[in-house]
Amino acid sequence: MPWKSDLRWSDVTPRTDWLNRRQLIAGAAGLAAFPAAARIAAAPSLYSSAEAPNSLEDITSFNNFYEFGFDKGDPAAYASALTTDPWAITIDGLVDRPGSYDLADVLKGQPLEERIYRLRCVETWSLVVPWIGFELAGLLNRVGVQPAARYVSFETLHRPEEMWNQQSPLMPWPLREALRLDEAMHPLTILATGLYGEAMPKQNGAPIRVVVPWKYGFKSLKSITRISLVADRPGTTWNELQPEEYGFYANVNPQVDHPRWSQSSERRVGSGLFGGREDTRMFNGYAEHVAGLYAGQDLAADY
Ligand SMILES: Nc1nc2c(c(=O)[nH]1)N[C@H]1C(S)=C(S)[C@@H](COP(=O)(O)O)O[C@H]1N2
Ligand SMILES: [Mo]
Repeated sequence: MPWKSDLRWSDVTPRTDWLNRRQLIAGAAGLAAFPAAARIAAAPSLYSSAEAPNSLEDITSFNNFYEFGFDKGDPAAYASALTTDPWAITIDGLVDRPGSYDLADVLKGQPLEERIYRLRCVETWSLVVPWIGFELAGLLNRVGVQPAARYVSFETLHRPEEMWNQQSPLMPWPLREALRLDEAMHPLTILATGLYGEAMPKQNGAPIRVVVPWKYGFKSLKSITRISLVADRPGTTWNELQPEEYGFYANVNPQVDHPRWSQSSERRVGSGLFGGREDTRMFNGYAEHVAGLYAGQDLAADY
């Protein structure tokens, strides 16, 4: 089901309702369910988009999470099988304090905040999501990045018993993605543990996922269990499968088309079958913050 043509205006959570709800969550009642919410800053982040987010329904029913199937509705249907507690993340490679860290340890001392980011898929749809998360740089600084490290690689959980489509031979599992160290250390790059003020829905990558808002959605790996600091550029799943179509950088760029379709515009999920397309913005609207990372690079070659 590609587009929610039956979506009515009333199905979209108005921003004011959500703000009220967020205040409720910040109150005592919500804290037991998600203690980490207690640390969510009340003020929106400097980096947040001012756009009204998509509804929770949109964000949790139209997903790419191939471990649960290739269709957009599959993650909502099957991700409930995923066990997210206990959860550990291996941090290894060129770090001072490598190890297997419990999720609680990973979160310790990292200030959670809300980041409203647009997620723009290379398939040319987009969603605006009020993520809850913390800057990846905070975690990397805590484990101590060694001077020889130049890239950060991420790996998704490999557990075919719970992620049924990991039995499919069509993809190499587990999925892997990577960032250059300066991209990983950029304050826009977060590890997200929730959205709409609540713990991460499983179909969106519970309990913890990467979000890199100036790149196509496939760089934002879900349900990660490994972070490796390495010297040489690591292999990444999509780039290795189809290098002509999916580059290592995957920066949102309306001027560089995917070989089979244009990237100049996009459709907001939930805008209806006849909703208009919007122009895609350079670096997904974050050019002022990230263009400098690529000074001197030819972005048509380094796509
Ligand atoms: N592990 C994993 N992470 C993944 C994917 C996936 O299939 N598996 N899909 C990616 C793609 S293509 C997109 S567009 C985003 C979608 O994120 P969302 O479902 O939270 O909107 O997740 C990315 N992260
Ligand atoms: Mo995507």
